[in-house]
Amino acid sequence: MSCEKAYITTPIYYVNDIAHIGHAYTTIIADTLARYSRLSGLDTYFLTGTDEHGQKIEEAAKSRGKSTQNYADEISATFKDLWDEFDISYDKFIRTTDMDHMKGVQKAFSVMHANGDIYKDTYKGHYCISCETFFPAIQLVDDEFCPECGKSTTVVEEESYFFKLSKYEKPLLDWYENNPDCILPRSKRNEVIRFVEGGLQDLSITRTSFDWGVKLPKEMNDPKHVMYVWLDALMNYVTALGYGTDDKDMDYWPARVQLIGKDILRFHAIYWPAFLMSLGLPLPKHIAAHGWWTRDGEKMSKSKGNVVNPREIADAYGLDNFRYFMLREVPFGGDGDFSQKALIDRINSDLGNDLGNLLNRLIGMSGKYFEGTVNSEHVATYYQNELDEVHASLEKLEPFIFEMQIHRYLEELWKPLTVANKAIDRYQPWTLMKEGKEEEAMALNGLIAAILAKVSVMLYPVMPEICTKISNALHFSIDNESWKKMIKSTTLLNTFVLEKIDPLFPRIEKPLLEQIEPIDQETEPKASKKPEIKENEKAQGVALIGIDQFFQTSLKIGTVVKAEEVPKSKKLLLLQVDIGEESPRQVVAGIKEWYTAADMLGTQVCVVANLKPAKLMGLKSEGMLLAAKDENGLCMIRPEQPKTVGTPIS
Ligand code: ME8
Repeated sequence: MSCEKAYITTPIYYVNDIAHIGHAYTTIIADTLARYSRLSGLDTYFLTGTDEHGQKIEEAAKSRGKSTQNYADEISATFKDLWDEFDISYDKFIRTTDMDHMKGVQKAFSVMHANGDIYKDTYKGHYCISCETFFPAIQLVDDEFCPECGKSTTVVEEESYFFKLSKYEKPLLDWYENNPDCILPRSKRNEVIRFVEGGLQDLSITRTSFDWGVKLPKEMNDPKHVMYVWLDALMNYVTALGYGTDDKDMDYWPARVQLIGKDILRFHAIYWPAFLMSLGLPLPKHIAAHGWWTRDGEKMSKSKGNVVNPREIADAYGLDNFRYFMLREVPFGGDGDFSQKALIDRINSDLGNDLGNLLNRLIGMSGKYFEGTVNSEHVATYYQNELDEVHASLEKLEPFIFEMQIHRYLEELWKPLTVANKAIDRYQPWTLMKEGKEEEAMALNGLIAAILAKVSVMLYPVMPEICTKISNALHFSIDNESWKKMIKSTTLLNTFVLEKIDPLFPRIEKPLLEQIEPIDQETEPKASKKPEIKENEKAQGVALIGIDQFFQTSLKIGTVVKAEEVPKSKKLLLLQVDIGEESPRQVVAGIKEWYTAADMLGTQVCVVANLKPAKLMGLKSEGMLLAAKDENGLCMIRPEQPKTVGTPIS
């Protein structure tokens, strides 16, 4: 008899960025689900991986002077290494540059095309490279900026194949209607319904202006097109199972839970099911969108240098503690704030006081009175009420996991610990022993051990390492057998001699990290982190830097030799500035509100000459001009007298 299957997926992460706490959060939730699923006897398949195609990755590689494939290999490996270090129990790590995946995507394109869902036309509109998303002009901010990330968009007009998304408007609405839990939490489902009810436009699914993507299937005979990165990426969930190649694991489809962050809900709750319908494949059971993590109340971003490095936190505070914190702290779907204080509170209170302390009490009691022996024979005789209470809580747990209410799962799981701690306070083993009630005291020992064992089975998916330590001390293994015995029925532990182990959660008195370092991204531009202002510098309101730091900035005199407006931009001028090099530097400057192109032509400016190139409205900018802005507007900083181009400013 084949057993029930559970396929669990994370998003595949872009390789333009190294894993941070947000990525770790998604992956840890998925790992928890996968571990629970295996524990409860489901035939489980857990997929994660990296998303490696598209313009964003191509540009990231270019700006670092690396070949795109080498660059993708490098960053993909950093994700895999981190998940391995974190003992993430994935069954497959997919990369969209895997040959099988690419074949599967081509197959999907052929099937959709054969079904009449793909046609060729011209796409005209805006594209945000950072979000890899098309936006109609009316959705832009200030006619130019991406409504999602605020970055400048690129104007695109190119031949493209389109997917008939509009055709799936009604079937999608029916799916949402008939499957109230298809998108979790339910509030997110309502958002999606409102969006789809507003009308769906057909979706451009190929690009011609760059190369780094999956080519169309041969029979299309159209080699200049590559697939839109989201079509390519979403297909990973089935190509990983062999779709389009050997179909080897396709019996795991449809997925039980597809975990994502709320930022990519639309792609997963609209495009993805529409693609699946077109392919004639069943739809996932749940798409579960979690909220956003901030750091000490602020949005994390590389430019602020406040991105939390999950490895550093896990090293300092313990991986399982970090896992527990993330899952317990935030109701699924809500946003969460990371601070060392909140983490320490959870460790000292929930883990130390409630769980760790209970184990210490058991070690103390059994050691003092029974030389470490724990015997459960008479537990039911003396403590049936307590056992009933514990089993009532345990029975409630399972639905919470697959309804993505993990914080409630943990909340409920803490109730048996309260029952146990209260039982010791109330029945007082020292009094029982004094009164000669040795059997009752031993039964109390057995009760506490049973509660600890049962809690550690159910806590294992969240804290695998700690719970394995507890189960070793209690002489049993956590697996489907013990899950069936201790959770699904009311079995207690066999007689054993308790192993003494060191305290699991030593109290933490103060933050263990003086300062959380931003992720060291060899491959990323260094975050321009504001230096900390030291005590003796406070009067001046700015941090002091050494002369060496100042000289790291190369400032030069330049002359504007060409100036023009950036079409469709209210803010930008496109300048060519001669700074004494072989050819002028192209600088895109946000000064159009104060200067016309004619104002700038022929004038001298101060140029920051060693900034990494950036792209604004699709135009490369190779420097920055110094300017000063107050409430009266902006003015350029210029030399008092004409100076030779390229003269250093110091
Ligand atoms: O979107 N808080 O990849 P990505 C919580 N390649 N979660 C966060 C987070 C934060 N601050 N930041 C990121 C992509 N995440 C696509 C996905 S899937 C077919 C393609 C998590 O590298 C969250 O799960 O930008 C989010 O959905 C994911 O990282 C985005 O990762």
